Amino acid sequence: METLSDQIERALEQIGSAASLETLDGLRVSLLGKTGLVTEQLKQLGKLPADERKVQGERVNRAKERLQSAIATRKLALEEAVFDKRLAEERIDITLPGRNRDLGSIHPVTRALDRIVEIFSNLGYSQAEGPEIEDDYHNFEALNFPPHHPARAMHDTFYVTPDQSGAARLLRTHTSPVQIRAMAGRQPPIRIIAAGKVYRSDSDQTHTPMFHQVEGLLVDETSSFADLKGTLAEFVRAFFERDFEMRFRPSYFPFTEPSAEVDIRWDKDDGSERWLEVLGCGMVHPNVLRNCGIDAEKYTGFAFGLGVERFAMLRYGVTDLREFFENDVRFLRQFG
Ligand code: 2NL
Repeated sequence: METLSDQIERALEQIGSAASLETLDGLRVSLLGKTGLVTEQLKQLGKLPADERKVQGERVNRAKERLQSAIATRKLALEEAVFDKRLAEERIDITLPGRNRDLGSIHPVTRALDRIVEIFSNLGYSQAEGPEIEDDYHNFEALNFPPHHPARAMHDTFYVTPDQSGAARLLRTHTSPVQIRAMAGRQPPIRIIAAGKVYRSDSDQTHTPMFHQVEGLLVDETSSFADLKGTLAEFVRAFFERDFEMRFRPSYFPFTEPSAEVDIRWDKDDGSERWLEVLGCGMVHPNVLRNCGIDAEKYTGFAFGLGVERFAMLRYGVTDLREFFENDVRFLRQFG
């Protein structure tokens, strides 16, 4: 018959090779549970004479401790294996690039502005930049606005704190000073656009104190009003992706002569039509060229200016200018 110590050795082997936590727990119950081997042995002790009971009792208790410790060791190893397996299965490659979650969208005014810049870039114009805080010379004087001339009043200028010498500083009322700075630094041929924020103290349903303008300027030896018309026709066609009838109406700007305002014929869905004013333009006034150190006998130039909000409204079907400035995400999310 198998002795207790044989049974214990066999049980220790089984514990050591238990393949799962469930098998191990089955062994624990069969050895240490209420009717298990060790428990049965302890129950038998009472039947033994006192001197044998002590020896046998110590033996059974040692066996119990060895089994308990073996089970605990095996349990730890099996639990570790389960954990390692889970780690391997749930492995995440943290070197993979993150998923992009768009937090916003491009503002429709920015979209229209980028689109306009792109079209003129394709026509060979490069983008020029300049400060938004300007001085009287670059915003007015160089552009042939005589001092105290009523044309200055047209612009509702925002004045800011004068500079250290006491000279007036203002928020640019148009992007023309950018072009003045570009012309003053070099000689023709010049072909640039200036795009950005401009400021006028004017606020109602169709005016905001800040808006966006794009102006274009071309100066060379042969530029004519016909070139100007062709350029603007091509731009309007490219921007709206369709052909328009255009109308050039005589107008006045201090910095161009002759000057014109450009209308396009807008056919509405209901069949009705109207003429929309979308651009101002003209041949650069010789005084402006001279102010920038360009020989006005040798060179001619054309220039034009437009309001970006107007183009964004027409292109994206926005009917209220103020929508652009409320930053309501439900409005903004509609623009890819
Ligand atoms: C408009 C009219 C215009 C210009 C801007 C310009 C710039 C220089 C010289 C001559 Cl440096 N002209 N710019 C010319 C004609 C019209 O803008 O209605 N803008 C919204």
